Amino acid sequence: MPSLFDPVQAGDLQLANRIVMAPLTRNRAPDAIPTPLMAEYYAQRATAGLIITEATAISHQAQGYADVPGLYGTEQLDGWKRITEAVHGAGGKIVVQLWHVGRVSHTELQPNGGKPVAPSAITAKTKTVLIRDGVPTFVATSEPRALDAAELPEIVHTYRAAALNAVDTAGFDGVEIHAANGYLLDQFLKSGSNQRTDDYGGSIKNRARLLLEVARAIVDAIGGSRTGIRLSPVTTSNDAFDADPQPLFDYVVKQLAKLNLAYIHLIEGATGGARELPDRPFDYAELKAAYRAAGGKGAWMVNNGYDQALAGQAVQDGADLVAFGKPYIANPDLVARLRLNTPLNTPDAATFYGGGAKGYTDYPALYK
Ligand code: 8OZ
Repeated sequence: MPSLFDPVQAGDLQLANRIVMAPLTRNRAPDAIPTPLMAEYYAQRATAGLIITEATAISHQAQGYADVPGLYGTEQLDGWKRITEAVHGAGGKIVVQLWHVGRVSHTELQPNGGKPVAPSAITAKTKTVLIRDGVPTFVATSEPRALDAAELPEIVHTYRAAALNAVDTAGFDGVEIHAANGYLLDQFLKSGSNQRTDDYGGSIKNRARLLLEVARAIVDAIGGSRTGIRLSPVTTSNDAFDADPQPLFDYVVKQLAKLNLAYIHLIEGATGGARELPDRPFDYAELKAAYRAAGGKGAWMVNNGYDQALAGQAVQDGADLVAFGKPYIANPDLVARLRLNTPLNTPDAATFYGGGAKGYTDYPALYK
């Protein structure tokens, strides 16, 4: 039986262990440009089997928060290149999470102050972060406009271009498609945010269409073996809701099984919160079985609230990878700490979003 600390292959990614640094939004990239401080932060965490970057906007329209990084301009790609070099220099592997926020945005962050875009013109009951007088401040998201079907090929193309830039120019080992947490692709998937009556709304097949078009375009451009995807069937984040998520997500993974992806990344329960939601039951074993039965060979990555014991159990039960979020904020050497079963540093929520080195690169490792 493998342990958390044994190597594993995820598509083309040869990973030294099964511990993954989950994507974590930290709002430390002014003007969307990744900084040298971010290179230090990621390199500190390079003993993870795999690092997934914080969510990274594929275009200006895809932006929804202050000071989150992008992947659509030369300076952004140069900034990421320094980060991938630092991580590779420290012996790590790193993929970038490709992000379009859809309706989870604010007119102040959009091109020409326009409305954020969404499957339907339904405002998300959620907040975003803007900088007010230099202070990160939570603000209600703006009312979105419904995307015209004629605009969707451009969005698919933008994902594809971002994936190509990520591996060819910025030096990433691969990409993760962010299809979770109530952002654009999840908004299309779920009935609570998608009331379209065209080919992109209504039936499961139609609601999954944009996600699958994006996945196929990226796989066509860079190969499935360095492409992963993150899904959150029942998350409550950003007003996400589907009336019947099991058949929806069973369908999605059956389709993804044809693409030979490197991995499927599952958020179990409410992102960063309860793993079990009484009013949103979901059978993850059924989901995995559906993926495998359809020929899916990608690594199965689980996430949400894992500690050492639960993670070890998950690997015994057949998970290939376990992603840790908050523990990675405070423990750059999480792999060593889990291996030695030593206490973990406690993350400071006041420095999660925005700021500088404090609460970012100053968490101590056990050994220098
Ligand atoms: C926390 C704050 C802002 C964004 C996600 C990208 O939930 C995020 C995010 C998390 O996936």
